[in-house]
Amino acid sequence: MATAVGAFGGADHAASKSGVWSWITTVDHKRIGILYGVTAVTFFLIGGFEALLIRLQLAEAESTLIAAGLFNQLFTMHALTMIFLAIMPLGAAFFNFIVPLQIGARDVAFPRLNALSYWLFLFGALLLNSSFIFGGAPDVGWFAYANLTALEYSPSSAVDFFALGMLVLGVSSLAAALNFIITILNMRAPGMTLMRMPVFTWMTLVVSFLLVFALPILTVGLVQLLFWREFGMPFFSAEAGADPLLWQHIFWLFGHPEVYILILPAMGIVSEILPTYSRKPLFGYSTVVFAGVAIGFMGFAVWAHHMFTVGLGSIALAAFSASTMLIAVPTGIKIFNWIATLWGGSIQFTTAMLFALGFVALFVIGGLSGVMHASPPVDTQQQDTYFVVAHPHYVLFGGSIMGLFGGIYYWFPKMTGRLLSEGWGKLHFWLMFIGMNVTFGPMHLVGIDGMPRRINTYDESMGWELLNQIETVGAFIIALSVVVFLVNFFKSVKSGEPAGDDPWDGRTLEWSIASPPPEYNFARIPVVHSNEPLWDQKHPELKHDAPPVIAGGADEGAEESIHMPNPSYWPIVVAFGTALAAGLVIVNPWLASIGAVIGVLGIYGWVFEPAGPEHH
Ligand code: HEM
Ligand SMILES: [Cu+2]
Repeated sequence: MATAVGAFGGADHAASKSGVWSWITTVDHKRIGILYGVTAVTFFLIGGFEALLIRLQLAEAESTLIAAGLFNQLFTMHALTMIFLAIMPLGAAFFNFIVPLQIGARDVAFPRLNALSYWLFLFGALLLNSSFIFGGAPDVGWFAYANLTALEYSPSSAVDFFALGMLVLGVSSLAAALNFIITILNMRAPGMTLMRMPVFTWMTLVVSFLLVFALPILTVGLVQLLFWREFGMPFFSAEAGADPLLWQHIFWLFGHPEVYILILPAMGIVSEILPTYSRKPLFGYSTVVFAGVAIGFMGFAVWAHHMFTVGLGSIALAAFSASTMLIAVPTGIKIFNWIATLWGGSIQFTTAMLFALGFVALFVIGGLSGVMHASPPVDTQQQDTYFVVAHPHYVLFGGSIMGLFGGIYYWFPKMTGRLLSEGWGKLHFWLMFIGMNVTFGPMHLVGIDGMPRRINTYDESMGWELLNQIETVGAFIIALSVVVFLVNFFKSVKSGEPAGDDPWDGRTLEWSIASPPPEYNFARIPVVHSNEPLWDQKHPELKHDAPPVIAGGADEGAEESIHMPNPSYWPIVVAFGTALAAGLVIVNPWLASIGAVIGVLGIYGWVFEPAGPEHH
């Protein structure tokens, strides 16, 4: 196979199979997935480090460890990093690696665009974080409310770094989302109707649509924010007759769908893990799919529940309260389906399974506190207290992060050909599960007791110190669990037990090919007759109606005719130019043209580069 790619790569881009250059120029969805994953875990460590500093500062009443200004930067960058640079790209890592395999495709629809998405993500992330060295990081909270972001209240460039970094990241996600929509709709193996798609692929599709509809809203808001600050256009100035609340509406109209962008991939992963280790099909497959789609739609109709205390008026309060409570219905449906999947199954408590079960348990707690603050009078008490810190952490850490780690343990063998150690994995799980509850559980209590969020210190007489100390201990237990994961990861990459193609007796197509898969994935494109094609092939006795599947095994003859896309360095050039232009805007709009020129030259080179093999 190496020859098929190498022979067609032009002299410019000799297709070496290893080394840094091969990673820089790769357009292989599996390698791009690994790049996303490794980068996301790196930012997870950075965001975690920021969280530890926050917790250290709060462990003691009237602590002076971290100055107030830096504290504001830390909680802002912690949230931005975890949401946009850790959880979203970790989801993207699985979209990239797994979805083409699950649908029986050889790559995504637009491999070079896919590479562009990754590089834009990397450079956007670096741009955002470079603010730490160029005059201070964003310190206005992750939702960056006006008026705090006005030039007079945030005179440094921190807010511009926020706006421009997020714009670059937005382009990355938008390109990726369109790529995955087109891939999933157009490149499924013969026989794989929509209702035969694995649930993880379904959730990827829903998340991609959410991104396509939600991100442009944020983009508009960010451009307004920049124009407000840089050119004095009064979008959010009350003096000029405009309304600072406009920003809140725009942000949360993006922001609430965003939380579903963060959770649905994990829900998809859990919907793969639970059936596999229960050795039963997913209970109510179509209900789980429709519930995911319903959550996607309803996610656009609840944004003002973040604004219950701004004076919306009673009709708006009632409407948004009702819509928020309604969204708990499809969420609950999924939970019941997962539990019913376990019911009567022969359950194997592997590490991946433990993470999936941990997800269900913790997500229920987070969902319940969400329904609590869906009630405006209740939320009036809770808003801006630590109670509202507990809720997102139960859904984002207990939910998204647990689900994504489950995905790592589940698919690592497919990605690397080796198993992660189960012993270290279980240690990782239990430390993380306990640490997470010790950290975020007490936040409910201290929040109900009135401790505001985002304060850098508190008076001893408030009586919050003990609970804060417990939380800090919990945070270090989580940190320890992450160290255990890293040890496991590096040990297993080097010398983990060989996994074989199908270590878990899997049900979907990715387990029908080698681990790690060859560059072209499937020597023969499989033909699919059900939503668990591989399971049906392995267990024909359980199904009467479905003819057996031909799931792309090795076939020497077929390989000769597979042409894979050429590697290319243009995506990284375009991404670099774009991010450079965004960064230079902060220094001087004219200078930004340097980045723009690089970007345009990159596009020019890209357009004239043959994407696939040339025919002579
Ligand atoms: C049963 C489903 C859910 C309901 C009813 C719900 C409800 C709410 C409400 C009403 C708020 C506003 C609280 C306030 O600011 O006073 C909120 C905040 C939040 N929710 Fe949820 N939620 C649900 C699920 C989720 C999920 C799945 C996620 C993410 C994975 C999530 C992430 C967040 C975040 C990050 C915030 C805080 C935003 C901030 O102020 O920084 N929620 N939720
Ligand atoms: Cu919300």
